[in-house]
Amino acid sequence: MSNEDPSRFPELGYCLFRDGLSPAALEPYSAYVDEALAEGRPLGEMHAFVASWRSLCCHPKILRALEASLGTPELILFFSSAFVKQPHDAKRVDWHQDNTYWPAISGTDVVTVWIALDDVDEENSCMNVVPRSHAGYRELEMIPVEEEKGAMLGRRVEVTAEMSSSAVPMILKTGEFSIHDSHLVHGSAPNHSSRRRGGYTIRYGNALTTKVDLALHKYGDHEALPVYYVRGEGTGLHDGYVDVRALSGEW
Ligand SMILES: O=C(O)CCC(=O)C(=O)O
Repeated sequence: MSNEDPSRFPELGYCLFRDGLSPAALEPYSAYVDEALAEGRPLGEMHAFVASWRSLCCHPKILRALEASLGTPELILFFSSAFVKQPHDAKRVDWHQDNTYWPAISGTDVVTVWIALDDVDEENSCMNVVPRSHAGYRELEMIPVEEEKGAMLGRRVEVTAEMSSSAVPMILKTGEFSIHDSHLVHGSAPNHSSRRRGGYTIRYGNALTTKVDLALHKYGDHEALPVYYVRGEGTGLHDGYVDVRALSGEW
């Protein structure tokens, strides 16, 4: 049974939110993804480069869900990207923790919002999470993934049979979303179905406890990425952050 109660987020490390965006509101984003894929454009950090994606990251339903899960209204946004698998796509995401991929970010109140751009279920390779695997905020050993067709990430963590058998599928309708802790172990299988499977992942942190090394916070090797202050009373608005609190009023 999937957790839909944000008060259990600290214990379980994830939560599903059914009261998401309407499929109609997501349509332009979904079309953007299709166009980018057709033209071979990357699907990373759209929130920093395209105003409409930044607005999406400030949607009040998402920010309220984050506040309910993290227990604070003080929120920053620092990364985003789309994870898309076409029909019959061999791409897979091996078991991993997110935090070990982000040297610029440290803290234990760091999470991902995964918004479904399509209906996602086990047939079209929804994401799976291992509940409670964030407990103790351990950094598990990262094992390089052999170069082979399909791996979307370069490193993985080892998962016991007990962990994988307790994994929960993040089954979502278009516009619904999940939140998972950056230390929670998660991954997804190849898409064997004839349906596209897309999700937009947005990375946020508690502005009061998350540390961002601005010198390391870059797109690729060069371009500095802003840190956006998306919600709060101003307490967590540190020097160098970009205040975009007004964007949630656009919805
Ligand atoms: O979409 C997926 O299957 C994986 C996404 C992911 O690893 C993440 O959101 O951190």
